[in-house]
Amino acid sequence: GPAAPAQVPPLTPLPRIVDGPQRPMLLVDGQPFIALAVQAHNSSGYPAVLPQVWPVARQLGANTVMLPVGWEQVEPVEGRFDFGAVDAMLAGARENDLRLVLLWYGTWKNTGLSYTPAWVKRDGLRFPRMRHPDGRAHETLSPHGEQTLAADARAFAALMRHLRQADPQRTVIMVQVENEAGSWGLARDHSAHAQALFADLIPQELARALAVPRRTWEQAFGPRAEQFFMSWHVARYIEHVARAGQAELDLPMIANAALGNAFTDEGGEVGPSGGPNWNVLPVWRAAAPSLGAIGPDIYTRDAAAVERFLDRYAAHGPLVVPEIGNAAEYARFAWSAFGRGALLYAPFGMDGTAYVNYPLGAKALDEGVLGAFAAPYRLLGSAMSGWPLIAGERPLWGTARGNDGSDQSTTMGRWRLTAAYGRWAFGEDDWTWIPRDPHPLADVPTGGLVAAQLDADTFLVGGQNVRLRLSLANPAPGESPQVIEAQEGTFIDGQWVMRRRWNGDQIDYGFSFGPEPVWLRITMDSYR
Ligand code: N0T
Repeated sequence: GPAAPAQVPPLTPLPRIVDGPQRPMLLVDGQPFIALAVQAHNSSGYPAVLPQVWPVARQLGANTVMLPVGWEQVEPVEGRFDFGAVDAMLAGARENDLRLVLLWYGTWKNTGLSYTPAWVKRDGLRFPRMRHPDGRAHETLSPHGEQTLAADARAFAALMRHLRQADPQRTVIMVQVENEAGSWGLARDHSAHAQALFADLIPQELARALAVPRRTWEQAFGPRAEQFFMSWHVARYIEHVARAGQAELDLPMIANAALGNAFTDEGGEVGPSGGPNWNVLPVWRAAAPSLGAIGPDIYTRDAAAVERFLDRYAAHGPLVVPEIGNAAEYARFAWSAFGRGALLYAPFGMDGTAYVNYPLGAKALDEGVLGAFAAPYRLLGSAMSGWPLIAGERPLWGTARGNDGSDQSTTMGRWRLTAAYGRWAFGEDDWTWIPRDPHPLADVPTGGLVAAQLDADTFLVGGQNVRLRLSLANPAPGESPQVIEAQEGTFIDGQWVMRRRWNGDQIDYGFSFGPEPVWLRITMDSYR
């Protein structure tokens, strides 16, 4: 027959972050999506090394890889761009059925300028460093350097322009602008220009956003004035870079934070000055409205601190966790994060290059480590047509074993949910006269769950190494809870499909999730 008329294939819709009834959702290919991500090491974004990245991502069941793109890599000579490495990332990700989050290492990489091209590093006149009060240079580039900003934004825009033509399939779903911005060891620039800005009134926009009177930085923010000042200017700079990129290709963009103290900012432990530590999120949100999300880089092994960080960043949502240590004990916080509606979670340093960043992460990527991270990804990955939509629409709870292993609970509607760890499944609280050995996981930092309240009395729960009990939060006199049914199953094309019912021993002493995570859909009621 006659050849069909040539047709332009419809473009895949751009990934974007949208509001859901309960919390934001990430749409990829127009569908709710969560990034079960891994982040590669800092020097792994090269064609020769990428073959060592993909297998680890596959082994973990990740759907997304976060890969660095260094400014020095794409603009080694000023004005001459080379995106060969980016093309290799796109091709490799597609071959391996993975999406990408690119990390733009420009002006700030862990605050330093090490990823800027040599022509930036060598030209302190065009690209000024921050100054100490005595005039000495600090390593970090000044956020007030107008030419630095122009050059960074131009390179970033070129990257995004390249993606516009090289990535019609939207393999890249998100871009991180800079990495752990701010400065260590010096709260702000003391150049003459910066001094003048610091002596001036705070910007009108900031005053309005924080609902504070428009006074000088010191009057407005007292002991936090330098940190807030630096935060405003770093975030403004990143806003400018992000916007230059979005003008070429409008992808969701994020920033990440090296963190201070989870519980307080009183002692001044706030991470690098100017970075998006939790205590300056309102400043960052006002200064950088083009960022879709700001996330914590979590390297504390104190579970209470981890949960506090997650709460703090979720409160200024959408929650993303661009980095978390890759030691096995961090794997359980995937439950805590996705149970707060996280759109992305990424253990850092997951590739086959054999570099280890212990004490932050694991001593080695052995079977135990990979298995720990693969487990929650296997469960969540199996429910891509169910969980991401539910997470945007329903009340959620997510929790992981605390450092002391004690029980945890929350209330959802008339139900009290209690998670317990390192406990035998059969009658532990009821048949106490039967002697028993301690559970092998009694002291192991593993276990957690996500729970969504589908309707008043129905819960979708996914978990591992945890026991869940459902009780009435405020029972009427004589009222008792009962399980109507508990289905183990999964989502296929958005529909819940039962595999089996849990009953008898499997529910009489709570719902015990073992080492292999499963989904349970539990319908409760009460009787009297
Ligand atoms: C992270 C990573 C990488 C407890 C460290 C963590 C990554 C960057 N920085 O391997 O360099 O690119 O974002 C900073 C941790 C600060 C010390 C925490 C002490």
